[in-house]
Amino acid sequence: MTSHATACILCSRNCGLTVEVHDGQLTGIRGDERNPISQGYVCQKAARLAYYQQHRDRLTEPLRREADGRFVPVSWDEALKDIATRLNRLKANHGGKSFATVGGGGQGNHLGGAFLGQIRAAMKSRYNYNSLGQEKTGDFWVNGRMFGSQTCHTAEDVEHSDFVLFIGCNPFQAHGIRNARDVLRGLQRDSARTMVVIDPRRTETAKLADIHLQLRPGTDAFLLSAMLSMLLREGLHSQAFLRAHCVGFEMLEPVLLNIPVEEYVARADVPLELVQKVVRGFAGARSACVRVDLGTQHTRNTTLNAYLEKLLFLLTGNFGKKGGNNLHDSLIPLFSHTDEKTPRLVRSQFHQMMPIAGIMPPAILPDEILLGGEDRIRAVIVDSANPLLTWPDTGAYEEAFRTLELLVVVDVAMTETARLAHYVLPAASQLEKWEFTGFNLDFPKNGFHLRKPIFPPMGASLPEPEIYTRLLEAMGKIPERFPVLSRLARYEPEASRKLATLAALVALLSARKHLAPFAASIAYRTLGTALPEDAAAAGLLLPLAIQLARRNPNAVRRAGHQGNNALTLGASLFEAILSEHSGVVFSMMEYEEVWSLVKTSDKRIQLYIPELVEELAKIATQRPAESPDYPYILAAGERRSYNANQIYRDPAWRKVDPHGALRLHPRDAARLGLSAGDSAWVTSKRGEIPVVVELDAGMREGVVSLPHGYGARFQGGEPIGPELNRLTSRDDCDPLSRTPYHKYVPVRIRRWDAPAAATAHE
Ligand SMILES: Nc1nc2c(c(=O)[nH]1)N[C@H]1C(S)=C(S)[C@@H](COP(=O)(O)OP(=O)(O)OC[C@H]3O[C@@H](n4cnc5c(=O)[nH]c(N)nc54)[C@H](O)[C@@H]3O)O[C@H]1N2
Ligand SMILES: Nc1nc2c(c(=O)[nH]1)N[C@H]1C(S)=C(S)[C@@H](COP(=O)(O)OP(=O)(O)OC[C@H]3O[C@@H](n4cnc5c(=O)[nH]c(N)nc54)[C@H](O)[C@@H]3O)O[C@H]1N2
Ligand code: SF4
Ligand SMILES: [Mo]
Repeated sequence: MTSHATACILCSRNCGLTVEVHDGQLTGIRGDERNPISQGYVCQKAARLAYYQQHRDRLTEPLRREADGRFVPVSWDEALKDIATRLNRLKANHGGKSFATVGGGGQGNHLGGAFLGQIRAAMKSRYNYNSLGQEKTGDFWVNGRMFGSQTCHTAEDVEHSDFVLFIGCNPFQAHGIRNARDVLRGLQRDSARTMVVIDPRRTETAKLADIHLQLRPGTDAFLLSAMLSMLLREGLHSQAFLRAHCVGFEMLEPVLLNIPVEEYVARADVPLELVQKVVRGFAGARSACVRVDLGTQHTRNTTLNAYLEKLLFLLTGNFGKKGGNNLHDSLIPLFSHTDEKTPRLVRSQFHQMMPIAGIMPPAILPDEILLGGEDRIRAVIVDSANPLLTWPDTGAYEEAFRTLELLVVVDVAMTETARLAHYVLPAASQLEKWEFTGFNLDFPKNGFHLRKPIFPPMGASLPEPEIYTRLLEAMGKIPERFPVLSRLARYEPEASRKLATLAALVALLSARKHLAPFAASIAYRTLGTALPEDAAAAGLLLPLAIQLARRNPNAVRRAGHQGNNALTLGASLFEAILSEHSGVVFSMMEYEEVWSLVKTSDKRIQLYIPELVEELAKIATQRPAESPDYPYILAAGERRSYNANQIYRDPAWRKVDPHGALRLHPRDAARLGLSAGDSAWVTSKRGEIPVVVELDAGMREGVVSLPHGYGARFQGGEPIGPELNRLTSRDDCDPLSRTPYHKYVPVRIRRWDAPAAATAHE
């Protein structure tokens, strides 16, 4: 039996784990106390990781789909050569606009994403479709306007806050904050601290809260703007903070004062006195912060919600201080800044949609493939994503992906998306390769965890860095040999070997600029071979560590790393990353230093965003979307005890909720003639799926909920649990960011034996 340090790959927290391996099988899985961020914490989902590592849908060899639809095994060389030839031909005939990548990193695997980006560069394509574009890009766009760059990402210091406002998130189940259950219980136990939840469901988190505002779904923009108005009317805003750090308040103030407070609170259907209490509590607390997630991002007015939420902590001066909201630094840049005004901005061909933070929104991809005419997207590589199940409008995705000239899926498992592919390429699992995530999202203490492989790659599967480097070589984009660099990587005195190779690499890339976009693969083949334990894929971390040390040397030193200049400090951080198998702290900041992360030229926060002030005016005429045909609002995608995106495929991993039940209020169930355990149909304007019913008195009447993460066809069988995105439409999305309204899907419900309505609205 052997014991290893690694991380859980099921949510963005990536808690540190200690695992035992016996006879090639995962046996014991525990929280790793030595992980400097999670410090031993885990939730129940991590214990089931053996169901990710080994199951009957794992891929073990490259597969090609034949004309008759069968998949046949092919060699790596044969597969990559054919894919390379077809990609090169496509680029020659139709240019970069004909190609897109999809995915490129899930909750756990981001190392390969850096290598996939190179294929986009080789194709001269700007089309990076990623799941962040169906949840977080509205938020990123607002950050760009307020803080000067879409890479300015906000963190919330829940652990040190006296007053925490959770809006549309359920950290007890979904986490998203460090050691969520411990932190929530800490808040609950301390009578001097206050916890408020704004959510249409009485969630596990709401049950621990001091105040729960059980609002009507889709009305966050009404409630939040009313709260901001109350704040100003009562003079509870921090004038000193606004004067010192913000611009645009004088234009915003009259807009907010004009909000019809009572009417808007009534639309949200929550008690006015309670809202008043929350506003006063938030503004009066020594420190307060706001945490949001999909409840505001997958509902109506997504981007506007992100703006209003940020105004709450900014107008009260809860920024740049302990217990407030802050920005954070990152070692791995997860996304970039897209300048909307640049003349070189590449929009999508059909919708003319701009990227946000370098990301295109999943809601538009089917149209870009089906309706783009001569300029359509013709080839797609999917990596670490299963868009057939997870992106809006499954029907549209099926239709679009079937018309592609080339679809390649790189995954550990035979997924619903893979079944439509021309080539399916087997990736080594996250326990079989060097891996990390870029979810280094904390402030003031931020950590990073490079994980070592625990198992050899299954069958002929390969890590993504190897797959994409071979593909670049087959496309003729990089030479297969770099004799000078490779010699340096081997023969220099060991102590200076890495930096000498890096210096030669930088010199090579500045002399041969056409190779610069392929730095990750070239570093992998050269600098990487200077690293111990086959850690070649981690080579790209050395320049990133040096960049961080240059940007923020004091924070890196405070985290315990040493060096006189950026080079030696970065190198020492890199050595720590390589040798500390339980993860490292890479940045320890002071709260006031948050201003160094603000990217506006005058370091002031811009409060007035004209487009969103216009959106705010428009909601005055917004009406609820329920109708006699579709009288219920479905929240399509709840996080529960046993769902974890589509990472687990074998249904045996779940201890409860095998069907992914439809939750509804007992009175709604009675109205529909339904009891617990009954089967029913849920119908939207887009589709219909079968469900099993569960009663939940914590639901708001008129609102029903289905879990995310079900619907997989394990071993090619029938879907297990709801195929949620057969109900969602790519048209129902935010006008600015195009993030979908998954938590606001009007539906009707009928018993399984009731006749379908005669009217056809589909
Ligand atoms: N167990 C588990 N954990 C996960 C995941 C998983 O699949 N399973 N997935 C991970 C991922 S990718 C993400 S993005 C996060 C998401 O994490 P969360 O966003 O916290 O999780 P959800 O349950 O999707 O939604 C949060 C809440 O939004 C509420 N809500 C619905 N409609 C509205 C509304 O109109 N207004 C407001 N204010 N609230 C509303 C729901 O009732 C729900 O309680 O979870 C991560 N963690
Ligand atoms: N209706 C509705 N739809 C939703 C949501 C919702 O709430 N409601 N939630 C949305 C959200 S927030 C998100 S983040 C997305 C998530 O959806 P996706 O972005 O599609 O990601 P995952 O479900 O995590 O899919 C991970 C895929 O990666 C594969 N994989 C695992 N490890 C590796 C690896 O090492 N290498 C490779 N190449 N592949 C690997 C898995 O087998 C799986 O097929 O779903 C979204 N879809
Ligand atoms: S699912 Fe998330 S919170 Fe639970 S153990 Fe894994 S990383 Fe930690
Ligand atoms: Mo997500």
